[in-house]
Amino acid sequence: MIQNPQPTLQHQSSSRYVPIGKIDKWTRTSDGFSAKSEIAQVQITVIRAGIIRIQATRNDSFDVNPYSIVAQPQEIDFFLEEQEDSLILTTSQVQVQFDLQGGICSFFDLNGFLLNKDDSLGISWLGTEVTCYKEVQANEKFIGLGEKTGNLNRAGRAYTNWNTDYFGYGINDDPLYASIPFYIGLHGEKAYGIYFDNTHKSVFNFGASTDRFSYFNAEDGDMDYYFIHEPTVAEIISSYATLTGKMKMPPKWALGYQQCRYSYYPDSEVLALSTTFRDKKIPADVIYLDIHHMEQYKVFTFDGEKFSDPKNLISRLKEKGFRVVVILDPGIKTEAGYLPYEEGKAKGLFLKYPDGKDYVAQVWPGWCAFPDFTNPDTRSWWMEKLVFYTEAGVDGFWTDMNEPASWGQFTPNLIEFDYEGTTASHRKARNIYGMQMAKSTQEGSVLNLPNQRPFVLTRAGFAGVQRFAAVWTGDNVSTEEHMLAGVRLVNSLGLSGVPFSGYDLGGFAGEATKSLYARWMSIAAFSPLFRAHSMINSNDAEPWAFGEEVEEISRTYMKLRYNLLPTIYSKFRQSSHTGLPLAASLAIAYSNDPLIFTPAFQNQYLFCDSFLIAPVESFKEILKVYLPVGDWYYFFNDQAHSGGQVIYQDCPLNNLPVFVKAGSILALQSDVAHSSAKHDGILRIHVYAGSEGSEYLHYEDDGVSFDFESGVYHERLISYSPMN
Ligand code: NBV
Repeated sequence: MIQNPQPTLQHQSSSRYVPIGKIDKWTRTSDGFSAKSEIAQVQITVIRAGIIRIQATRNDSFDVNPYSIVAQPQEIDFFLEEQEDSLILTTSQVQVQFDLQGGICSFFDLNGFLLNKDDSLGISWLGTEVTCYKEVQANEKFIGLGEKTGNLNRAGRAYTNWNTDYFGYGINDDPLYASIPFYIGLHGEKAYGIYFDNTHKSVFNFGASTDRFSYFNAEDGDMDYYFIHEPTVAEIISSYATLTGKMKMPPKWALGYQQCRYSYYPDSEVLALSTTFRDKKIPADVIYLDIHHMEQYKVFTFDGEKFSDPKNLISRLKEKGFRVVVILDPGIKTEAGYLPYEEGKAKGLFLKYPDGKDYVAQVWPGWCAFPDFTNPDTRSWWMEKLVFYTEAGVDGFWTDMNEPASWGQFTPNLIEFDYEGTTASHRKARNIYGMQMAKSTQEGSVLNLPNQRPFVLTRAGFAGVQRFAAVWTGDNVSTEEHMLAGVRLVNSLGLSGVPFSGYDLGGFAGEATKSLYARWMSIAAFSPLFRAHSMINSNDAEPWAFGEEVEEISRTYMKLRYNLLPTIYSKFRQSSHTGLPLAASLAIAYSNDPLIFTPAFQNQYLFCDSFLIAPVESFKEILKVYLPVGDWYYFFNDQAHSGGQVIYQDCPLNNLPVFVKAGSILALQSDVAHSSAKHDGILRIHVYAGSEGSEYLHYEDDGVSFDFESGVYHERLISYSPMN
């Protein structure tokens, strides 16, 4: 039966621009004010002193995304006064001027500096499409927006948020798998952030095909955005993380090296792989099982021939210090007698057409139904299902194809999602689907592996995904330009609240050359997620598959990663509190330095606050590196350089340009075969002399459990004060 949605919507269908118009009446509320024009209502809410929420709707009530915002309301002091034609709302950090003639918002800092202002076209509608037009300020730069290709400064380009499975995407293609409608604007040495909390397909245009304005819009739903102003970019990112949540502390093993391939099978090959790592003294923590672990690609099965005794296999891997992560695809084969399908169907847990029939589409297993992860019952069911894997000894999960992807790549828009009991079409729910699959998987891991920290790696996601999973950048290609584009994607995710992310090192599609693989390995050793992956029917792509020289370079960088684990782990802990990235675009610490935005230097980033990484193609032997203000040491020989200058750095294949910031304190451990192997018991503290003092908060816990949450951990503040 077709359930007739009762439209509360009063959209006037219009192919012309409809602005908010003149405000007829306004009222002060406990946390801001609300205002009404003939066609719209507007609400302005003080969330924190530096976070103001702007909502506009043409309906009776506001449409709210229930998935992304986690910040609890707080009582914040503010002043509100009416002046001639406007309302002025002031907190201790920001002032909003709301013009009563057209609902135009202007945001100032407390010195009266104009941070951001609506264009006179303001907030407006075109049919159901809702847009906010913004003036572009002199020399304004735009950074962030999550998993987006292109330059660090996004000025001049437009981007779409619509989670998309994009095999072998080009380095400028858009949209990709995950959508995070949050960006930071920079001008006049000031910064602000805007998070547009609307899950529909949205567009952010930073000046493509127009010189008049920038804008963001969504094809339906309300205008609902959060304006953030803080003194620094780092604090803006932290505020965004206050709004949408922070990464939880991952298990330590997830910070080690992860080996993936589409697909390792049978079990004997997986065992041999693990043995080779240990025999060759190449450290590693994780082996992935891709879709060939299943029988006919059916989730919650093992292929009886390829993996006749998964429990035994996994326990043998564990003896060698390996953890196993399995892939989870959402598509459930519509096969009579296949329990997950029968159960899901009987309980009504799949996505549906409006007439109540299950939506089916083709993916790996053939025709499939799709669990509705926006339905709490489906999520609970999925959580319980994961016991199939945890009983076999699986420790982590990899949620793939969760855009959701299907053959044809064109999900009909009328498909209905539960959307926490409110029912929404694909237009509203698509971008949320993958994040909710990751959430349910994370919670299922915790349910079935009590007191073990979960590790979930997801392809699709939305604002807030960092609470549930690490994100990887999907099906990249084995080329030099992709290697560098991946760095920018990860840096951009870091600017957008997702600290734990990575790319397929070596490249997924295509064949890496020897030198490309070696260079990619050295860069990825300084990536939050350190994972190699490659496509079916491609050449072997393990660290030893490219000959002795590459093997040696790989081993060196992989060992270095493990030597640095005490520092990396401590910084992950910090990031779980601050929301700041481990791989930080220089736009965070050096926001006002125009050089860092130039194409030659835009890929450079700080890793764990101390390392400056200058990614470079494998065929280059010398690289122009920009060292920002401060003093720096070349990592491999401690040669000192003053910052604020461009230097020429030799970069033979075995030496990635890596510099350490003067004043840094690093904690290193001895060589280990994997993250939980015993080291020699000595923590080596390296201090890089500098003119300024510094502090490093060293953190240790058991690496796996939640006991740290009840105080079972060690922390020590190590500080350095120069003797001058
Ligand atoms: O499961 C196979 C692959 C996986 O290896 C890859 O990492 C995902 O991004 N998956 C996509 C499905 C199809 C790839 C052509």
